[in-house]
Amino acid sequence: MNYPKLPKECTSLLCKYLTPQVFDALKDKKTSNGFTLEQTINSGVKNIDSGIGVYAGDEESYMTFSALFDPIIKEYHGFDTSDTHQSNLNPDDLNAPNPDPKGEYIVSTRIRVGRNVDAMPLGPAISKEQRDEVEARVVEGLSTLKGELAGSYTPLLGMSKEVQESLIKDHFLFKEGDRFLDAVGLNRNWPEGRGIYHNSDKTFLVWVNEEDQLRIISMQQGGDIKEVFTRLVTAIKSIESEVTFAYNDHLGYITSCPTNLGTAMRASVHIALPKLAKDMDAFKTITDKYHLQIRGIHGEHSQSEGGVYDISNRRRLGITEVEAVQDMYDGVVALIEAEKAL
Ligand code: ADP
Ligand code: IOM
Repeated sequence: MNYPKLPKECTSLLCKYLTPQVFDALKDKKTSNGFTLEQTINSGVKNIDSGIGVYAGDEESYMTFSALFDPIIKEYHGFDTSDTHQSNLNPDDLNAPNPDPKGEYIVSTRIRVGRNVDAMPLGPAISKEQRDEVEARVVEGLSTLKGELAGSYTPLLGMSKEVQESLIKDHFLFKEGDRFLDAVGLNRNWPEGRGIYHNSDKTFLVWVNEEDQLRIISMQQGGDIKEVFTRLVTAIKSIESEVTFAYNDHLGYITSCPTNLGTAMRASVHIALPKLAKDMDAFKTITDKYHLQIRGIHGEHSQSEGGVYDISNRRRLGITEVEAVQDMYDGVVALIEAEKAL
């Protein structure tokens, strides 16, 4: 493989950090699962509008290709190679009374974590047999959940297009054919091995074998962020007693995209900010101050509709889960104040 042509207008962290020197140092390396530099960078090379553009095939990728991953991790999370990761899943430590009790701004709240099964390759390097084994082990673990978390698993294989599309439209299910995931091999053997578990109210959901092997999700209408967090913590602990997840003291939970390392947590609200959105500079000044990311309402790489945005914590590594949610909460309070003042 030759050094890829990366156009000047490319703003991804891949384009920033894949210098010819880094490329030369890494181009012949491979992890023990056979994951190469070419696979690591292919998503960002094929999709120059990527935010990041790199994926890991396994935990070892973060070491083997550290000359590329470390500066990306440092810039995205503000996390150094000498730092260690800490976890705090105690809802009592979260200071988050509903910032919008009258329901004027916040449409819904969702908090998710990514998880991957210990000692398995990550999705970009997994074989079909291993992926199917992950699905079977996870579904077995989920079948033990009780009370509010009890639900059922539906594989994507055999799901009608109608049901699939309506779950996607209502924000419950992952999209199909994502080009960023496609380029790193995350869509191989689609739809086999993929599926969704949820309770009857769809306030607790688990995606199986999408970007990560599990996305554990708690969501509901309105702005009761603490209730959403508390449900998620109960779920994480219950699932963790059945399935062991990939974790290390430096990088926290291991995920296929470096943006998700650490807590692997994205806490978001869908929030109507039509006035503030008319002045994107003012909007971004607030989101930058509170380390927030702005997405559209159909997930990553989508657009806003009707002045409604997906606002979430940007950092996930080197801060605890409570701090990740607190980032989002404090920022949302500031955004609501700014919208009210206009
Ligand atoms: P992820 O959060 O897993 O990184 P996406 O950004 O692609 O992935 O979002 C996945 C889905 O979750 C999308 O349908 C998105 O609209 C939905 N979603 C995200 N945040 C919220 C929210 N606060 N309320 C309702 N749906 C949400
Ligand atoms: N997490 C991943 N889907 N994303 C950061 C892709 C990208 O834009 O590089």
